[in-house]
Amino acid sequence: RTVLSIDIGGTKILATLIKNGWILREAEFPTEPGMGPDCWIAAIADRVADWRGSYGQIAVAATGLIHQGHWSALNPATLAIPDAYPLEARLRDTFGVAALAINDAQAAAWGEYRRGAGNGKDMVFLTISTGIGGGVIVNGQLLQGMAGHFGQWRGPSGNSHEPLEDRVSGHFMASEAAKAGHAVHAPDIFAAAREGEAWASAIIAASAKRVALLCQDIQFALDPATIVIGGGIGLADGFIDHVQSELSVLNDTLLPVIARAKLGRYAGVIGAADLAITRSV
Ligand code: BMX
Repeated sequence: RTVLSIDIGGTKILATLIKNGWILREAEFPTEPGMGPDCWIAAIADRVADWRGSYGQIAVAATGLIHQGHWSALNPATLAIPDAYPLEARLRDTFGVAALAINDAQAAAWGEYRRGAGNGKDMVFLTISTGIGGGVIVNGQLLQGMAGHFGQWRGPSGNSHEPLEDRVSGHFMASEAAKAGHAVHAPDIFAAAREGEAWASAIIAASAKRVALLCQDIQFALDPATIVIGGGIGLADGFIDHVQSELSVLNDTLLPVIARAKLGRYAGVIGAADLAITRSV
């Protein structure tokens, strides 16, 4: 019943040992973007070497597209993954136990649905992070494959074929800050906004406005009971408040119900572990 559950994101890797939704152990370290999957797996194996023997299976929630156990990047700017990398097979070989791989945001959606802000009702989860990911629960089922990849949407209001996340997420914020003469990452932008820096508040507002429009589109497409927002940027100071205030011009019939993710950075590992257990019973 104990699962070695790992979240491989565009910026960091979170390794955990989970039993019945409880985190028994954890370790976090950066995802070295240039290294590639063999090295990321080797780094994980190294970090959790002394957990060996205490888990019966491994679950990985990974940024990117997972198709039949194979892993590819949709947006190499979030993380450059070679096409169709045999992730589940390599995990089985490395850790010697049954392996499940699933997209990170879909796993987080399932985690929030089962043990977080979803309250057991159909929901859409959005993570605003290095990229933008998402997951959809309909009639109690998690949609897999490309479903929920809201960061990949190319709305007609975009001025090119670039995915929406390139105009919203952590990468976008850092590049806007650089244009304003500040070589900083997303957390520093939130800190600067708290200190009253106008350039920083403007970047956050631009991103939050696009997330608000995305929530409206999702409501029209799927009409979920709740849209749960998570991710390092989604959960940062005031971001959800910004989104809510952008939406407040709508009348009640059209207004999406927005909720804050409850599992924070653990949503992906909790969801992936739950799916692995469910699959193996
Ligand atoms: C990108 C895409 C999604 C992922 C999302 C959030 C890649 C490598 N990733 O849209 O699969 O769910 O980013 O990922 O194409 P995160 O790393 O920002 O959490």
